Amino acid sequence: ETHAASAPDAAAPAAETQAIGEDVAAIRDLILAKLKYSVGKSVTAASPHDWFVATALSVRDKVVESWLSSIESSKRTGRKRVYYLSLEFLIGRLLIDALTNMEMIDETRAALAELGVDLETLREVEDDAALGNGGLGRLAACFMESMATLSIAAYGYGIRYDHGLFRQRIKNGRQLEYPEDWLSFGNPWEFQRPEIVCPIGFGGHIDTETRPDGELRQVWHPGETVEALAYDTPIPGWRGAHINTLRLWSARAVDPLRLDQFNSGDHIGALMDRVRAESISKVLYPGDTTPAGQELRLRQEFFFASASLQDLVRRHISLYGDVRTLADKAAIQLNDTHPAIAIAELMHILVDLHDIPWDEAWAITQATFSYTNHTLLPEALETWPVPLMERLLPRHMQIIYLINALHLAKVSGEPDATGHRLAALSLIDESHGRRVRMGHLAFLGSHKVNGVSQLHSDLMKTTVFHDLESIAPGKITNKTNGITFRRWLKEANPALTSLLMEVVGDNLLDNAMVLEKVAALADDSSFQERYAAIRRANKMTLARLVQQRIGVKLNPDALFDVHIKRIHEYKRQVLNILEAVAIYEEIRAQPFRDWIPRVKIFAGKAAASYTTAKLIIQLANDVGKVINSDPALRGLLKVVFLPNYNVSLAERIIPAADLSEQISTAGMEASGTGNMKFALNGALTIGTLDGANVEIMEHVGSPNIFIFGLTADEVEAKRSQGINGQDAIARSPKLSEALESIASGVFSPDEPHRYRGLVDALTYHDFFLVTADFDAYYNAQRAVFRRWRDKPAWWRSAILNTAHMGWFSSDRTIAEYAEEIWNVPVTPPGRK
Ligand code: KOT
Repeated sequence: ETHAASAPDAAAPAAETQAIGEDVAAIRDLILAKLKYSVGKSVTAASPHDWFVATALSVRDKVVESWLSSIESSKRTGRKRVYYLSLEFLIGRLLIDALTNMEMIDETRAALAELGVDLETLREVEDDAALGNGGLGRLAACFMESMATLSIAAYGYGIRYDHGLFRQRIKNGRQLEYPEDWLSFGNPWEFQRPEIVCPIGFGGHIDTETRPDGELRQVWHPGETVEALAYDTPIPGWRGAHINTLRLWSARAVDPLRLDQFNSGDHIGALMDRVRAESISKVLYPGDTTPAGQELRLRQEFFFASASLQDLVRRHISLYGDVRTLADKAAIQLNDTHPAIAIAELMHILVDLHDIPWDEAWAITQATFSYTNHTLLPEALETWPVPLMERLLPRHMQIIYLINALHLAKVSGEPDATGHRLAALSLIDESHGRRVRMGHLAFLGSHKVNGVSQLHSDLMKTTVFHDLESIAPGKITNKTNGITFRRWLKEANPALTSLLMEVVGDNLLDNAMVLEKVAALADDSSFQERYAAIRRANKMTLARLVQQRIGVKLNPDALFDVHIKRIHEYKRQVLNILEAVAIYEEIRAQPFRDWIPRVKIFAGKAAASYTTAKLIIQLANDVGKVINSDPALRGLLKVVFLPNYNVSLAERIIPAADLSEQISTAGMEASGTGNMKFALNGALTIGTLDGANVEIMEHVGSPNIFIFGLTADEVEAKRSQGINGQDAIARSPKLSEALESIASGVFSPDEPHRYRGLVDALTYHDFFLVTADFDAYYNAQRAVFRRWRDKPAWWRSAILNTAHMGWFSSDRTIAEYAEEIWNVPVTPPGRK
């Protein structure tokens, strides 16, 4: 138990022991004071949640102390600020994170123990802040932590959704969505800023006025105004050296109610404006790579982009007096195109409100903005219908037209300026109604554009941004994603972290590259034993959780084969399920061969409107139900689907994984970041050459990863020859059998044809090339088994994964952004 390690031990020097004792007593007293005076409860009446709030408020005091100094020092030194604009921040829980980064966790655990309270219990009662769908939002959260760790003066800007990502329940194998309600018990981490309110306009009309100097000026008179109200959450970096602000905007009506209407008896009508205004920050859109093409989504995007721009321009002017120096003192990063309307908004602010000449305004805009692309999937590339833009944001639509006219005028002089090329370069897509291409707007308005893995950045240049790249060579750069090791190593896997620190020293979380030292121990049998024992303990913990949540008993000595992420056809959960079905049939045919006990663990949410993804969830559940209850298997194979996947569940599952499934169709997963979390914690990867898997292979070494399947080039070539799966199925008896049993209702006896459509799609229209990759995947799984049988070889590979993953720290990623895109200095953490 880690708790024991924190208790003063006999060998420690007396002075240090005493200091820790005093710290513990002070923390205990502070928690008691918070419980009494801030929560308003006595020790005898306090619930675990009350203790959680009291503990959060006590660590928050320390955080605020540092936070105010960070803000002061950034002001005093006139530091350039980084603004990270993101529609999603998938933060998860904050208690353990704050205690870890403030280096108070052991003392706080001991203080609570003196009060008879278990910190682990408090950890579990905190609601996840689930203000994101998946990888894009989680990346924003890791980046916020690393920017603070590197003492970059940064602000995250986003929306304070009343309801984050839906809660998933599984009923009869099917996904049901329920509203999430993370604020229902209050949020101890945030500070409302009632004095920071920005008006956000929509609709209306534009007047042309003559300025005193005779120039013309466009004046936008919105038809509707809502207010954006700021809520700030401090984000501590590692060792608490620097603390940044996450500022989330909440929408509210200008008038809380229409009193006249209310008094005349129309109680509901009196609240209509308020409901309409507040709906903007009501709920997170659950589309992960399939954007909801709805007006409310555009209103959300403009709402937070405009509030953030108003706020940062106001700050700049109050500090420096002149908006024209903005690009010297501010770098704005667009997390995908969701905030790209900010480019038109900054032009509106500079040109219309500050009378800056267009060309100068455009230069400031380009120098300030940069844009990260997170997907090449065509259905996820945002475009907005021109009529909708004209109605909702008439002035911004004019500005976009002008940007486009000047841009096209520049390129139309070139010799290769065919109609075809101009159509491809235009901000307006004319191919299916007129639509504004937000990716093009983000590209043109930025000085740098980046992809999130080397392969993805390369593909950007040959696919969606091919034409734009040709007029701005060098604008596209790569910034391979990373993850914060504070959360994904220390907080998720404290036992492994302690073991690693014994080897590399206690600066592991300051400089992740020291992990390389662990490689020397890869073959050391006593180190292997300790490493394996930690995994075993993590698997026991997960097995208990699985038993509690879904009542399935897992064998902790089985190979835990884990596939957790959003459910999407391109991520190919179906390929994994097909292998489970194939093995199921083999075991039934020869029950007494030397099978390797294995548990397949699935978790993930499907967008509520994505029918096929929901059917895949049902298939995983149906297959699990039959397999888990078949006595002929004697427990050799289990298939479980854990409901309601979120950040805190990932923190439990990843440290218990032996095998990490990263099996997307090559060319389709921009990067992946779960892949990095698993490899760092020592799971071996079975994966395609897609996204950051390629770079993970380069770092951990190809003998220590199981790569299979078509490459991105081969996928392209294969698709151009057609995507019929019949040949691949005919060539593979195992695949044919598995498909046949699914199609015939072996796993859905209550509705035998439930999966006919799914199997037909794989057979005749296999866009994601599941059938083409099946045999390669099956064989890679057999190679995994051979390694598993050779335990020293398995643990050697696992240890080498951990040892070589230091480069995937988001500290490295952020240091690259800072140097190559933002032009801001970084200060690495370390003991002061
Ligand atoms: C969603 C809608 C529109 C555009 C992009 C997305 C998107 C992309 N949401 N999540 N992603 C993921 O971003 C991660 C962080 O870069 C990547 O690791 C992952 O491959 C993307 O799928």
